[in-house]
Amino acid sequence: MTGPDGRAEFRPHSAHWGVFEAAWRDGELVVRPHPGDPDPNRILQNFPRALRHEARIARPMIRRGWLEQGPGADPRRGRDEYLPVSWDRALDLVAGELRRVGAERIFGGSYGWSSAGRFHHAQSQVHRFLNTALGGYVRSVNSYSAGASGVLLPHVLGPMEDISRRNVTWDAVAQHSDLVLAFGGLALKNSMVAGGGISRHVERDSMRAAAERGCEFILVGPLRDDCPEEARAEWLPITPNTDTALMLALMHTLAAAGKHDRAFLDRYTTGWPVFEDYLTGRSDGQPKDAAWAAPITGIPVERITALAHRLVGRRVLVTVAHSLQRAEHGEQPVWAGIVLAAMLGQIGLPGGGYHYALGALGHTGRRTNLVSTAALSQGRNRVGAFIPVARIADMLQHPGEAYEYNGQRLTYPEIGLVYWAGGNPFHHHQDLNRLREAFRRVETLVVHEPAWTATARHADIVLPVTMTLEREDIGSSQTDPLMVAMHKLAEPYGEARDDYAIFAALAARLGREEAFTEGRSARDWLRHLYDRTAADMRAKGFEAPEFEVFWKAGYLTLPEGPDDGGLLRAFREDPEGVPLPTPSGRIEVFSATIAGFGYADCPGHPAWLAPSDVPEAAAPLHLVANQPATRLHSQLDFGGHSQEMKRRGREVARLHPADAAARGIADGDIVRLFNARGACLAAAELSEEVMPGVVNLPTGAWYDPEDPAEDRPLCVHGNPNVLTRDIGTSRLAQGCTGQLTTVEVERFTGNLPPIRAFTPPGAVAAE
Ligand SMILES: Nc1nc2c(c(=O)[nH]1)N[C@H]1C(S)=C(S)[C@@H](COP(=O)(O)OP(=O)(O)OC[C@H]3O[C@@H](n4cnc5c(=O)[nH]c(N)nc54)[C@H](O)[C@@H]3O)O[C@H]1N2
Ligand SMILES: Nc1nc2c(c(=O)[nH]1)N[C@H]1C(S)=C(S)[C@@H](COP(=O)(O)OP(=O)(O)OC[C@H]3O[C@@H](n4cnc5c(=O)[nH]c(N)nc54)[C@H](O)[C@@H]3O)O[C@H]1N2
Ligand SMILES: [Mo]
Repeated sequence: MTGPDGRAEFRPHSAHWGVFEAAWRDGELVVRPHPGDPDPNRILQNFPRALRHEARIARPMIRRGWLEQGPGADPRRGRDEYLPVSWDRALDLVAGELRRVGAERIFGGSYGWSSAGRFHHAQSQVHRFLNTALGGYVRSVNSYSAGASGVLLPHVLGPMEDISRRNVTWDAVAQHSDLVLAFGGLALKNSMVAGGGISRHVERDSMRAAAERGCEFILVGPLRDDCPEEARAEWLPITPNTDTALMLALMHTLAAAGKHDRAFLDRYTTGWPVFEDYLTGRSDGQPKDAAWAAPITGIPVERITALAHRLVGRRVLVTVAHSLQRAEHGEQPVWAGIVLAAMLGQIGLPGGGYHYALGALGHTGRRTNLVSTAALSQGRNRVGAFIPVARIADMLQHPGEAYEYNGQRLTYPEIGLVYWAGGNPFHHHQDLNRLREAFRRVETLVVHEPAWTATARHADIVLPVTMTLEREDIGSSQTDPLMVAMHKLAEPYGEARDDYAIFAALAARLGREEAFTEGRSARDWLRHLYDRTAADMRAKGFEAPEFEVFWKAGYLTLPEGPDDGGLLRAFREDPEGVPLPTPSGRIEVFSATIAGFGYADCPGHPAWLAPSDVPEAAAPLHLVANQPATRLHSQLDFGGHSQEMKRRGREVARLHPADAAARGIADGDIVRLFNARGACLAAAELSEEVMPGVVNLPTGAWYDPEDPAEDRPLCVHGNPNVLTRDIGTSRLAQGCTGQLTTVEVERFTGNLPPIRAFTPPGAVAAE
């Protein structure tokens, strides 16, 4: 496609981090954000250099040990060589394994973000394939994002989607909020990202408008830059994983002064008296007052009581970030935040009340489209077994063992084959040394990847897939009005194929091609999905062009619903007519259901449960392993922007100058972070944005073991998941707890090992 000057035209495409246009100029892909985006981000600039990077996978590869010995447990996973094979050979081997192992022993949860196009969405593809071609697979439920809240919220307030997406909008914050009390902040680095794509990043301007109107933002958290400058936020540093104690003390202060909204509690909630007995200490002898919370949280008594009084008589919005619940007992701050907001009596009012995870993603605080983009149907899974997603290592290590989850007693299934497409467990899972052990036990690990991630390097069969830029798709999300015709911008790398083409070929080998493809090419599917969306628009009285017109125009603007406050507003206005979808129909300050489960680690009302991972002599610092600003998770860590922000090739770990001085660490030094589980290197940056006692190493640097033959090798690149703990939030949700742990940090004085994460593993000659 060339323009009037004979040069390639800019063509539309989309990523989780923004809608964009790209064109080739002098052999380079030039990427520019969507012209309508008021605040685009630099993550897009990871694309150009990533496209033809040597970290890409060019051919199907089989791990040597697997080929020689056949399927089975193998300690060489993660340090073996690979043999390139033809597509036919690779597909025959995969099809044979799927048939041999059978649906009941295949783990196909395949958690992960993959890429933004709605058709070539790898997780949808792999699930549809396993369902249609094999009858199903062992699945996973919930997410690493919101493992605890996803289970808790429906019990006590409402479905996660309603509380985190169809709730208070950024417009309402700009116009109505007087005070936003943000636990875990409202970091712009996070709202840059939205699954399916995003055309307008509105957060910065909304916070600026609110602050200019006089709205106060209070950031509760360990890092000052979790709120943008535009918010002019007041920073309240807090000891990590102690927010529940602060919330309880704010509530105690309000109740003791009689400043809580009793009428709201009576009309809209259930169980207040039980909770009040806990708050005052009548039930356990310990009043949860500011004097009690001060030593736990590190916040002075006067600051807690003064903050409580500032919350009275104003339009207050309480927000709780996902990060707070990605920690031991992560259910508690989510629930305590709800009760605090209920005591303030503003749930359901414009710009007030409670918003779970506002700003965590570019999906929140927006209006919802009136039509949804049709998604690929997944077919039916006939296998009943599942795990809460973050229990994967437990499942692989302890088949047959019983565990508890959300009121059920479940048993870990026995797994023979693990199939992964579109995710990177060596990015997302905790305690990677344990995960390595777990993956060594399976019979066969099949991975579809565009690049040689650590997950691909542990696989037995590695199938190279196209990057999003190398295929056509449709980008769309429920919370962004722009539907994007994602044009193809480059030819596939090497022999890479689309996930869809791979699954179609496998389905053919299993005699199920028609069931999987329904006779459609990828382009036919795009037209089919588009036509369903267009038909829905027309049925609702809107105009929608034919597919070819949409494809040529590049964009279609979908109609947005009203800014109506969602389920919480409707409940406030008519609590009897529109009850909440909780057992009582009300906000559950006390949940009889949860109390009935009898879990000491998640009782029937929000409570302070002291964490077990606290600083001690061997690990005196809190590690905050949060989301990276320079990329989405581990994706395109080899891209230009992500690489430019590293120092000496390592991920940057920030710590307070006082903590650095105590350890003789200077800015730019290479440091070693370590604890009982593992160790990694990183480049130190001294920063007053980090509270004392905390070190911040974001996720996403590719796991890079110095000597993979060791039990606990040093990661030379800076992946914090060698340090984090692999335990569930509680028996209620069994969510991931990767955000926080404790570590020690020291200057690294040895010879600096090279980064090999982006160099493909050793290959033996082709057959
Ligand atoms: N310590 C700690 N750990 C965490 C977190 C934390 O806060 N702290 N956060 C957690 C959270 S919230 C999440 S959501 C997870 C994210 O974990 P993941 O979603 O697993 O992380 P990604 O790096 O996005 O992995 C996506 C993978 O898909 C590949 N991919 C991209 N496009 C395609 C495609 O078209 N086809 C195929 N087959 N593959 C493709 C990419 O190359 C990449 O390897 O991490 C979790 N892990
Ligand atoms: N740029 C970028 N944006 C992303 C992602 C990405 O990988 N890159 N991932 C996306 C995904 S999948 C998700 S689920 C969301 C995740 O959204 P979040 O989980 O909210 O994001 P994080 O950056 O992990 O955490 C936000 C902040 O919480 C603070 N925090 C940590 N522990 C505590 C605590 O105990 N108390 C308090 N008060 N604060 C604490 C940290 O300082 C951290 O910066 O982000 C999304 N946005
Ligand atoms: Mo997430």
